[in-house]
Amino acid sequence: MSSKISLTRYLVEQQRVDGLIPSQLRLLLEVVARACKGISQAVNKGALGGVLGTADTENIQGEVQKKLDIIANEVLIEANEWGGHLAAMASEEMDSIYVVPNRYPQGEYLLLFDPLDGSSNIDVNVSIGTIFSVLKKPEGLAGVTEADFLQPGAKQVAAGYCVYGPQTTLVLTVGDGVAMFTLDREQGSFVLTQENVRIPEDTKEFAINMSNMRHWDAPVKHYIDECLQGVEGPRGKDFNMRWIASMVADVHRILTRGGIFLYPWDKREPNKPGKLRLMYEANPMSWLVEQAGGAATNGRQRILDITPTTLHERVSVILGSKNEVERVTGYHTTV
Ligand code: AHM
Ligand code: MG
Repeated sequence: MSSKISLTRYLVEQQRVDGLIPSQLRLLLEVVARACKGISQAVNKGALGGVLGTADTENIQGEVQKKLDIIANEVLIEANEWGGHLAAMASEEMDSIYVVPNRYPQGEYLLLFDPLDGSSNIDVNVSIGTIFSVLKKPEGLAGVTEADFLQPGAKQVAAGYCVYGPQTTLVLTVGDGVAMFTLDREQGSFVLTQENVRIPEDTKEFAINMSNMRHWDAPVKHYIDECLQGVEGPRGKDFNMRWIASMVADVHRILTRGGIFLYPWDKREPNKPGKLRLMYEANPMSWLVEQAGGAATNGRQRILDITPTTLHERVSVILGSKNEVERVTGYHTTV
C-alpha cells in the first residue's frame, strides 16, 4: 500500500463517499478504537503495569474476573459515555445495561462488548482481544431498557474486534465487507492493512476444545471423527487442529487463512445452549465471518437470525469456511 490510510480517513471516506455510516456512528467507532489502544497499552505492560492476576470478584456468569477484565471494561465505559453517540452499553462484565448518565447527551446507538475475550490467556502472554457490536436503539420510545438491546444480530450496524497479539489489529465491518487495521505504535493510529477480507470456502483446519469430546452430541462428534480419519477417511484429506482458547485469535486466523471454529452445546450443562455469549461474542463474530464470505450457525439456524431473550444469553457456535459450516449444520438433521 503506497500511502497509508488511517482508520479515521477510512471512516470519513465511508461516510462521505459511500454514505455507509452516519457521523454519530463514525464517532462511536473512533472512540471504540481509541479505547482499544488504551487496553492494548495495558496488555503490553503486563506484569510491569500490575495488571495481571485475578481481581477476586465474579461476573454475572459466575466467572472469576481478572484485573484486566475490569480495567478493559472501565476503559470502554469511560471512553464512550460522554461523546453523545450512545444511549447505553452492555458488557460481559456487567450484570445489567449501563445507561449513559443524565449529565451527558444521549445518542441513538447501543454498544455491546466483551471487553477482554480469552481471559484465561491473559497471564500466560497469549493473544486476547476486545469484541464489540453496535445496534440502533429502537425508535419512538423515551429512555432505554434492556429490551431495546434484544435484537437479532442481523440488525447490527457495526461489529468488530481488536486482537492484542504480536500486533494489535482492529477488524471491522459496517456491512460493506471486512477491513483490518494494524496499530502503528509510533504514530499512535490504526492503519488500514487489508480490505475485502475473504474466507476460503474450503479448509483443512478446525478449532475446537477436543477435551470436551465425550460431552458433545452426535453431529459434532461425527464431523470431528471424519476429520480425524484424515486421508484414509471419508473426507479424503488430512486436517490440522488449532485451539487458542481466545475466540478473537481463533476467528482472526479463520479470517486470515480459513478454517472452522466450533464451541458446541455439550452435556456438561445441558440447560445451557453453549458457552459463548450470543450478543457480544457470537453475533459480532458471525457478522464479520458472513461479511467475509463465510457462514455461522448454531447447528440448526443462522446465528444472526436468533432473537435474544436475555442480555447474557449463550449459544452454540459453528463458524468459518462456508462449505465446512454447511456440512456440520447439515449433520444436525442427518446424523
Ligand atoms: P471469556 O470471554 O470469559 O474469555 O470466555 C470466552 C472464551 C473464548 O474466547 C474461547 O473460545 C473459549 O472461551 C475458550 O474456552 P475453553 O476454556 O473451554 O477452551
Ligand atoms: Mg469472551
